[in-house]
Amino acid sequence: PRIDLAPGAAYMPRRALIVAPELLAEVETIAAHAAFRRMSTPGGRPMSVGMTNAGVAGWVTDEHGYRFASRDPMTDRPWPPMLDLFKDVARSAAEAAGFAGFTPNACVINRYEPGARMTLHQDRNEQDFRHPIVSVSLGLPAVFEFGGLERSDPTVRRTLEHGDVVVWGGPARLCFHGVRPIEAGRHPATGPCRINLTFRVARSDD
Ligand code: MD5
Ligand code: FE
Repeated sequence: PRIDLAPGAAYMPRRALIVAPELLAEVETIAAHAAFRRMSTPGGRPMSVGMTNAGVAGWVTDEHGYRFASRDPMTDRPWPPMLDLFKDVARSAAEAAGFAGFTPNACVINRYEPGARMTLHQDRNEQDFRHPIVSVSLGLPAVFEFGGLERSDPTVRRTLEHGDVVVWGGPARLCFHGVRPIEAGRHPATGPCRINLTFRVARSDD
């Protein structure tokens, strides 16, 4: 089933449940080559979320700002490749939400331990906002906050659970959003953490 949280925000509960073990096994492989790390914001504060990436570009933040980079700054090597498994899960969810032909070239992987959060922000580092972002939640639940195009707009909250997929496109693509601090717990698939995969077209020229 598909529930529109807002225009352009298609929530598909448990859509990735069956494929979750394969996704998590691949996250392990990616992290063996590009470890989860807590990056610092341009202001110098370490993020509470551990991050890594797969694909032709990875999202990074440091004293120079937020951007996509073609190499892992920790190793100076390219990010691990994004498997067809990842691309297919994202493409099929995007299609179900009305975005036919979605071909992501980057996967940002967030790891939340209890207490970790993501403050309200917009995703603006991709080149072409006509492409949606597909999000897959794994492991511990999170309370997700979703607002409007202005930071001051009211937000609604929705719990995202293991296997849930959300496609953010069209009028929802640039909405402010965040993740409330994760509550302590254990999930059979991930142990004491939440993993979120976001599939993106980072750049349109490759
Ligand atoms: C998460 N990650 O649960 C979320 C899922 C991030 C991030 O926010 O930037 O890594 S992505 C949710 C999202 C993406 C694009 C637009 C909107 C939400 N939105 O309009 O609300 O770790
Ligand atoms: Fe975001």
